Amino acid sequence: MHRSYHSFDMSTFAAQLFSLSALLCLATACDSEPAKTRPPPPDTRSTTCSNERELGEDTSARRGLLRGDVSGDGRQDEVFLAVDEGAEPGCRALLFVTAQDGVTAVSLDVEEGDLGLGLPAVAGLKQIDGGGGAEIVVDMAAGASTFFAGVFVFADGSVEQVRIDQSLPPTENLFAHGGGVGQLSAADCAADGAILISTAVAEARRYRVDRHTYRFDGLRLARDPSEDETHRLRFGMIPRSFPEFAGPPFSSCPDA
Ligand SMILES: [Ca+2]
Repeated sequence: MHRSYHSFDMSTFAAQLFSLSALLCLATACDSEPAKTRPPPPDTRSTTCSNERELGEDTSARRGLLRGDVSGDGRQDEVFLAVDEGAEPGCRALLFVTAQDGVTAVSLDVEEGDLGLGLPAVAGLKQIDGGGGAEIVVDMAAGASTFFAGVFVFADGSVEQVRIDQSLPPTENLFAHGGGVGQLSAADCAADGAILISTAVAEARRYRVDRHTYRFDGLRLARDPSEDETHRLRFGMIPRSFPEFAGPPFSSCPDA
């Protein structure tokens, strides 16, 4: 009887002790509880990717770093890519811009095979749309010998890709450049703020060169069919006659 009473007494005491410590925890915020007085840092993500902040800070994930004025305020900004091949599709490659107002990112739509080829890669900073800061040229995909570049504009604190009217997947909104003896592709600035998108395709004895002129309408490039040109000439004459074929894409555009 005594033993039983003693045992009961001990368990009651233990229960009371537990309740007391639980009450103390609630009143003073135990160390297992996060401090509620400090607000969490604001969600400054600019993509829907949960790895954005981590990728932006992980210098080992970076591919290249370029400096130039992309925001148009006259100061040097930083542009870099960060790659996380293990992330979910759509979040494997992010393009970051560090400007006066902070860090902004955009996720790049890249194929797994291109990630293995070292793409995407920042190809350069050029004044392409004729105003504000420089645009960011990013090689996004590769074919047998042709590369496909996206052009990104930093405006109003975010980075957005230039869209090309009537371009279709899988190279939608991408500028083809390079190639081989069968076909060459090129993109460059032309007079009066226009953009040239050109191809040279082998025919029986000559190459057929098609030059299409596009003009900016906001972030969209709209084709002006009235300025379409078609020429036929020998392969060696192509870069001499049409400078867009003579170098990397957007070579004639002003530097950042
Ligand atoms: Ca610009």
